[in-house]
Formats: sequence, C-alpha cells, structure tokens
Amino acid sequence: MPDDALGGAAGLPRLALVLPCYNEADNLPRLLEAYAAAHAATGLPHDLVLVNNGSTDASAAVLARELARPELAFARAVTVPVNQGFGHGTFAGLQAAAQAGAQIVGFSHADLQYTPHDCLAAYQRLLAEPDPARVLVKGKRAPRGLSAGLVTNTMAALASLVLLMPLTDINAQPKLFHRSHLARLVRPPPGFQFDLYVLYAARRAGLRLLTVPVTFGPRAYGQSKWAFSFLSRSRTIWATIVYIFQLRFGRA
Ligand SMILES: Nc1nc2c(ncn2[C@@H]2O[C@H](COP(=O)(O)OP(=O)(O)O)[C@@H](O)[C@H]2O)c(=O)[nH]1
Ligand SMILES: [Mg+2]
Repeated sequence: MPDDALGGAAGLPRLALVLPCYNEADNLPRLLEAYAAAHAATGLPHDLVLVNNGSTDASAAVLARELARPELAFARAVTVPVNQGFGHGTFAGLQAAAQAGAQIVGFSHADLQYTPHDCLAAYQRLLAEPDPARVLVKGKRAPRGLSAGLVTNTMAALASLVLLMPLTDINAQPKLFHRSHLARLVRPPPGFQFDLYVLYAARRAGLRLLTVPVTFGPRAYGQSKWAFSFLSRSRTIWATIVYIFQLRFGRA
C-alpha cells in the first residue's frame, strides 16, 4: 500500500524526519539502508530529509547516487551550500519539510549513533497522543560513559535551574513535534544550542515533553564533529552555558 494511502486511510499525520549531515559521506550508505529497511518494515507514512549541511567531503555525490534508488523514494536531499552550524542546517531542513506538507516534523543525527527504529518508535509515541500538537517527543540516552554522562547531566541541571523548567539530556535525539511548533522558533541559534532552544520554546508554549529511551551506539565512521578534542568540546560547552543565560535574560 502506498504511504499516502496508508496515511489517508488511517488518518495518520505524516512525519518528515530531518537528518542534517556534515561530512558524513562514509556513514550515508549504511544510514540510508537502515532507514529504508525500517521504512519498509513499519509502513508508516514517513519521509526523510537529508540536509547536506555545507559538507566538504563526497556527501553530495553519495547522496545523489543513493537517493536515486527506488527503495529510497521516501527520502530527498536539501542543500545548504555553506556550513553555518547544526542548528542552521536543521532548521532549513525542518522548514523544507513543513513546506512539503509534513504535519509532524523532527530531527536526529546522521552518523547512525541513533537507530531508525528508535526514531520511528518516537513517532509512534507521538501518534498515541490525542493531540500531537500539544507535545514534543524527545529521546533520552541510556546510561552513558562517566565523563559524557557528567557533562550531559550538568548542562541539563544548569539549564533547568536557570530557565526554571525541568530538562533532561538536552542534546539527545530524536526530537519530534507538530509543524505548528516551527512558528515558535523565531530566533533559532545556528549551532548545537538549537536543541535547547527547541525544548525551551516548547516548554514556554506549555507543550508536554515526552521522553522515550534511545540507545546511543558508537560512531561507525569518523569522529564526533564537536567533541573531537578537549578544546573543541570546551568551546561548545562554554557556548552553551553562555546561551543558557542569554535565553534567561532575553538576549538570545
Ligand atoms: N558539528 C556539526 N555537526 C553537524 C552539522 N550539521 C549536521 N551535523 C551532524 O550532527 C551530528 C553531530 O553528531 P556528532 O558530531 O557525532 O556529535 P555527538 O554525537 O554529540 O558526539 C552528526 O550527525 C553531524 O553530521 C554542523 O554544522 N556541525
Ligand atoms: Mg554523533
């Protein structure tokens, strides 16, 4: 049964999941294969939007080659010519998804550390809600390494305290919500603070945050794009601390 028919017949609001990719050429074939398998297995009305976020590796050629395969007809690419950060690329993908008619939009990472199964389970969790426009579904990573877990929990505690709202595992993927939430994202930050902004805007609007457990595996290829050295990691953490206070005092 074609997805449209399934979506129409069952009345399910269609999902477009945005995967911003920054120099993930080595991960893309396996990533797309995994999503194609999950798509075929569930039959859910679900599209993929691959954002080539200003990659300087072979991502453009790999995407063009892979997306020509018929089993990937539910996936398409959006190109951001010059990289301006995770938030910038993700927001561009979310807007393109909404413009193409998706009622539910969301995002996750493109390095296969999150499984398609977990992302689609988050979608099903959202579908179980009587009013999907009043919730945001987010992942929460299973127990993590000591150091990564400490950073995650400290940042969540700081953000919760300063912004006066309970937040956990802020940068865990995926995040899924009704397209109407996009109208609240009036000043999306260009970098990794985008995740916090999306959650903050949701809480401010009175949405319920629903948490689903996700597994967070190791990267198949390449290295983390922000935590590859002590300096790069410290920079992102510091930028996030500054951003938390900017949000609190209306400067963001
Ligand atoms: N650093 C960075 N990552 C991006 C950007 N756009 C998309 N991404 C993707 O965001 C994800 C970040 O994951 P990763 O670097 O592994 O960070 P970690 O999983 O938090 O350690 C990857 O899938 C990247 O391809 C960008 O502009 N900068
Ligand atoms: Mg990663």
